[in-house]
Amino acid sequence: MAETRRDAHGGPAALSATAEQARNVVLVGPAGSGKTTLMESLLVASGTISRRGSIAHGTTTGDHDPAAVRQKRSVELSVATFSWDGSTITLIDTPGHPDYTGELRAGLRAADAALFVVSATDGIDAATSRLWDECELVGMPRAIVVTGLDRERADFDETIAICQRVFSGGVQPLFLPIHGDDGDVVGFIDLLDERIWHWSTGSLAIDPAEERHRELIASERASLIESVVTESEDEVLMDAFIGGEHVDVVLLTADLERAVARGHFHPVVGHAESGIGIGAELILDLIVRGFPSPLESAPPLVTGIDGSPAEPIDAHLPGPLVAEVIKTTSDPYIGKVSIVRVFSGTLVSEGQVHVSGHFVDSTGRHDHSTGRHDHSTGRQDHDADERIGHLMTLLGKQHRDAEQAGPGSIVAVSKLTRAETGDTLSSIEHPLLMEPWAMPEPMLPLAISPHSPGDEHKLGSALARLVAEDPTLRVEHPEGTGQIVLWTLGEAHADLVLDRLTTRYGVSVDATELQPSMRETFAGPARGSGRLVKQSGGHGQYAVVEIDVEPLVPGSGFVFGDRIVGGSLPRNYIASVEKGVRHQMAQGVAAGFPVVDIRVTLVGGTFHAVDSSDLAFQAAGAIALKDAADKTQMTLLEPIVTLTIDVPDEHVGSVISDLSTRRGIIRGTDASGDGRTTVVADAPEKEVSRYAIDIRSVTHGTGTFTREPNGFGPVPASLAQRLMPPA
Ligand SMILES: Nc1nc2c(ncn2[C@@H]2O[C@H](COP(=O)(O)OP(=O)(O)O)[C@@H](O)[C@H]2O)c(=O)[nH]1
Ligand SMILES: [Mg+2]
Repeated sequence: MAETRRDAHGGPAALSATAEQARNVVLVGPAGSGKTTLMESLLVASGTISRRGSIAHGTTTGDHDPAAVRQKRSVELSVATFSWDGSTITLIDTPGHPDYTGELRAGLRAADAALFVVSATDGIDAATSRLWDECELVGMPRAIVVTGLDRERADFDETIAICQRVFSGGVQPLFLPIHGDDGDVVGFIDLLDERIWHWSTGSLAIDPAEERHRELIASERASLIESVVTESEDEVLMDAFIGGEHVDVVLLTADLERAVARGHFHPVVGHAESGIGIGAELILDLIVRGFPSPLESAPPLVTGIDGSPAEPIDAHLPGPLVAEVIKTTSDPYIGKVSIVRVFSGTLVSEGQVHVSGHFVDSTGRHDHSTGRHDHSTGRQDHDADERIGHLMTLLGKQHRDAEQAGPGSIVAVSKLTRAETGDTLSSIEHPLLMEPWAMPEPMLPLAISPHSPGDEHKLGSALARLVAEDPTLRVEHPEGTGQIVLWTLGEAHADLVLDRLTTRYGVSVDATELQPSMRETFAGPARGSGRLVKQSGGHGQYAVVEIDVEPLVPGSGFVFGDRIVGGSLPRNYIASVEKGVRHQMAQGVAAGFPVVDIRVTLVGGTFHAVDSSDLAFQAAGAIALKDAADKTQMTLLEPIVTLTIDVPDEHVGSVISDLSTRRGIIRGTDASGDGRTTVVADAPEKEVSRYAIDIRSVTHGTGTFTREPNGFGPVPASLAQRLMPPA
């Protein structure tokens, strides 16, 4: 029976003719829970692939990227479009590792529902709860798949009990596992229609429930139905149910879909990798019958490309084209490939589109919380009209051409040269801009330098391409250190970026120690003189100046003044002195770091009618500043950052004591009352450059933080020596 519902073609399916028939489903769950394996089972069960690939050998549909094969885990989202029972299902497999949250968020944006995958042997840890919260934050309708039911210590009931305790909302089993004589899971009871789906003969068979299952069904079915009719707010069915009437399965299924779509009811299903994959057909049916179509999702907000208000988009209407680039990647044969979700209108193969990328975050700031905005990051606002190449549906690395893609479609587009991840595609006549999804902030810096001059040559364009693909990667060239700093989400992300640089772009780089961007200032006031007198023969040089230098309060920058009276020095030479002082400040006077927070007053100077020049006075100003520095102590300043840390109350103590070992100063703590506390602290950047990793261990993966530059602070004398660059 199931055979007839399979796709006869195999390979990627064609797009569905209507949005009602499309199901876009993202797989979410911690690393190793079995998402990629589940996707493989669903593809085998639907007849899309003939046999399952292996994670260990890197032959699954999901983990096709060479970096994923090397890391033996998913490192980016992967798309599989196939058909089942008249619907077109697009699965988006995502990596579970927190370093790839950017890929997860893109997958959540493209999908209309999620399969939340937990392992029947691993319980729910903090990382899993964080993933659940990611779904919750965007209101993603979701079912829970308990995987690994064939494993020895698998406990379906216990896993459900934990989910019910930890996750919000209605968590109820939809199918219950049944076991063979040897104790292995062989199938499931469908609690709604009371049939048994089992694989004990090696392929799927469906039978009515047996007498011995009656008790189990009786104990679970009533609470499932009650949840379904409550969460779908179906009063008619609720009355029938309370009145003890028989409730029709077709009506119940319609209510199930409504309950799931609202985002508060989470049916639980099971899966085991053993054999041909147990439970896969049930999950496919749940996706088709119980998951919302693209028409039921609230589309993201759009504006005109200048930010002006625009008509909200509506996937039901034949409105203007609005699509979003979920991911950009490159294929060795096709070149640049953009994976796109269409929200409204129709994308046509080889058609013209308007591409807009505006990197304003949700708070409307043109910046992210680290306060760095630098066009060298490679991500700049852009607007352009482009002709797109072919449209394709995807099955991992396979593709199939499509003529056009309507609302709710997820398709790959070739030759979209300007598009970056997060960009909006719209029609040329009605250019629009979608509010971008929230990208996670990269918090882990990695300083790199090109391995050879040849690498140096290629590095810039390779980084620009990586940044265009991955909005969670930033490239910074901090002032005064000459370093290239990659901001990443963590060590695994950093490794991936380095891997891509070598394998994709053939650029070899070395990781170097991150140099904080230091400053210097004067510890006390000093007078300095600068003389440039060369009058032997020909046109000479003459400039003599005297300056007073005083330290100013931190953050003041530079103030220049003069006490030249009665025009004893022409104004243009006074300006030259200031220029020379500024130039020397940028070069540094003691340790080679820019000088900040001083007032310089020109107190005297002499000039020569013929031999003086602008350049001579600039040089004299610079000499005077160095002279003043020689006559007093200099203070080395290091960058300070303010960390705003959010942790569960029980970890506040360890966070504070950890910060005290990093010269941190706690500015305040604020308990929200719901079990979490915000700790605000200042700390030297050097001490917290790896805080993205350290906070995971201090808080067992439960803490998050943001960072904000907060000026410069004096380096304690005991450390100053260590922080000085090698002479
Ligand atoms: N026995 C058993 N192993 C499984 C099952 N699902 C996944 N695995 C194994 O668990 C490991 C991680 O699976 P994978 O699909 O890569 O997890 P992902 O990180 O969530 O994509 C792999 O070695 C799989 O073979 C299952 O249902 N039963
Ligand atoms: Mg995976």
